[in-house]
Amino acid sequence: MKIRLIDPALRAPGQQHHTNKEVKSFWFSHLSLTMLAGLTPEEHLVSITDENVDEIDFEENVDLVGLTGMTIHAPRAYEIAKEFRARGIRVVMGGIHASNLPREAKEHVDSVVIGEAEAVWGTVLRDLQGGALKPFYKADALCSLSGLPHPRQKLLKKKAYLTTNCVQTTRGCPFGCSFCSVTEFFGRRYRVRPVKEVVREVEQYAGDFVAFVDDNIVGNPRYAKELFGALIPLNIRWGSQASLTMAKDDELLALARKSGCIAMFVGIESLSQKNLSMMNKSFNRVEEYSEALRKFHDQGIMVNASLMFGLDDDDESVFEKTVRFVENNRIELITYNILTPLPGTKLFAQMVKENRIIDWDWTKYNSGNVVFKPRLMTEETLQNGYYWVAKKTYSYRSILKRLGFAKKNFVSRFSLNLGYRGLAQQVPKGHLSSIAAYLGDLNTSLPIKELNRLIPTDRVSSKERFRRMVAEAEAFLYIRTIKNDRTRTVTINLEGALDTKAARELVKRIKRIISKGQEKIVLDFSEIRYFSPKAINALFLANYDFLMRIRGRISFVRVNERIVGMAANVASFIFDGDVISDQLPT
Ligand code: B12
Ligand code: SF4
Repeated sequence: MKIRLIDPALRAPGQQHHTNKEVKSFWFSHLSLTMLAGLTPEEHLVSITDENVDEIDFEENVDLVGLTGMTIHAPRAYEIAKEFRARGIRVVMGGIHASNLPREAKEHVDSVVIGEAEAVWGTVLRDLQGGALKPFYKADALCSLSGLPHPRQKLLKKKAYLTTNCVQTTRGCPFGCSFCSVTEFFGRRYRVRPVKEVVREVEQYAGDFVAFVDDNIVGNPRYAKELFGALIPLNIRWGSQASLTMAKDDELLALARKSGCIAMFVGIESLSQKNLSMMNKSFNRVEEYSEALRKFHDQGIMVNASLMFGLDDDDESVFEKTVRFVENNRIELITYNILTPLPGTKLFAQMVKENRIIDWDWTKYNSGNVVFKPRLMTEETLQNGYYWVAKKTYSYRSILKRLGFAKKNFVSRFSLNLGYRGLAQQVPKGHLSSIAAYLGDLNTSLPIKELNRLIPTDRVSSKERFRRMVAEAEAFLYIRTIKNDRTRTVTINLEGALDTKAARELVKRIKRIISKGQEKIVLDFSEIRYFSPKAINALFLANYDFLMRIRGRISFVRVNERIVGMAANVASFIFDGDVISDQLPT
């Protein structure tokens, strides 16, 4: 049979799609169709069209069209299918989107292959030849990665991409981040290819650059070490994707570098531990980021960091904060994403359940559009912030700050940044509200000076306990601010202790955000464990006029309870429980 395999491009009005020049400067091919070609028995004549770099010949006479596609490509894939089917040509679709939504895909094609093709592709072709093509095919189990054919990369236009030297060494991931399709599709059981077979495949690219298109090449560190060791003699330079956990293993990092690793795409995703925990990615520890990034850099490995916006703990301050983070940590390249609930992920199921999906146009599921209702931002704020952060990060000033003039590899890294800058320039000009920068400043910890004046706000039963608590009191006021764009409220959570100086500083900051036009402020005292009595004065009495003026715009949570608790402790401390009584003397 004559088989035409097609990789559809993102062709949708208003959506950014890569020009041939952009594909050539920073895109590598993916293996879906070249792998499928490798799995196709030799009796068939297979060819591939990647619409990202080539035109489709809709007049071609073929016996079968095979379509692949991510979610963003699905609508275009269905258009292509329609054209060929109108001429009576059978169309089969596989790949990540069709596998996740097979019924949707089946409405547009003759047959859908769900999951990996290795075990079923031969049957599909035989059934078609026998006139008995079934609507769905699905392998009973995930395939073994031993003895896989080499993908037929020669069927691609080599010169159209940054590289077609793409090799997969593992499938799946031991982790299960809720936004990611990989574990659901390829399984949590991390499968590895025999090192010898990988080496044989890589040998054809010896001396050149290789892209290992794994999702997490260090999912099994023991295997990764064996593999990296075996790559050393091949003298390649390579890049791949890895979880940040890689930085915990010095030997692994050193071996990666020794075997030619020059760049790693790393999922940092969020600077909020709360977000990470919500996305089932607690293995990323925010407090360890700087150290982990330094370790990659010490080995000369460039980091392309993935960062996401729109998670439930993200307010408008996330954008400023992120720019500061990537600059301070000198991250060479950054891929920003708007959180996107891709079909088949846990995130998608959760968003559907919570009725938060607002746009079902798959062409917008490229991580550059807001397709769901964020919790603390409006859709517009999130979209604007994403545009703002992209432009800011790829401004010349920021690029130079991140790369540092004197660094090795400056030229290649700078030109990669120019490529990303080109993409950032295509998006509209974003803006942040005038309050966004101040929000970031508000998230801080202020030192407490009046340590010997602190009084617990929880009732204490004995003088001894009182003294112990005061001795153990935290020396900081922690301020954590969340702006809820939807309710137009800034909530300021206070934690720790509050003394005069901290109270004055707090009031100064509140006045600043009020002057920026913020409408509603909530001051939450729930976690205030100590007050110095003078702090009450500095906070409330000294600002009586100001507080009266903004009365309708400011509210306090659990402040009474905290002050009453403190006062009660003062009373029992001073009067020792003997002198005061609830009863008048008779
Ligand atoms: C390399 C890669 C890229 C590369 C190259 C992609 C390209 N040229 O299109 C780059 C880095 C550029 C990239 C970009 C993006 N990617 Co990407 N990428 C991958 C990655 C890691 C490997 C792809 C690959 O080669 N796989 C190996 C092959 C063998 O596996 P496969 O494609 O699944 O194919 C098998 C089966 O599905 C089946 N099959 C596939 N097609 C067909 C067709 C037929 C007819 C049949 C019968 C069977 C069949 O047979 C194959 C063998 O079993 C995958 C994850 C993964 N492990 O697949 C993510 C992945 C495909 N990417 C993903 C995403 C989201 C993106 C981006 C949207 C991210 C972004 N924020 O921009 C962009 C989109 C770019 C674009 N416009 O196309 C998601 C897709 C999820 C989804 N539902 O859409 C994935 C699954 C990763 C994830 N974390 O979830 N990506
Ligand atoms: S670590 Fe990466 S590949 Fe693994 S589940 Fe998380 S996002 Fe997906």
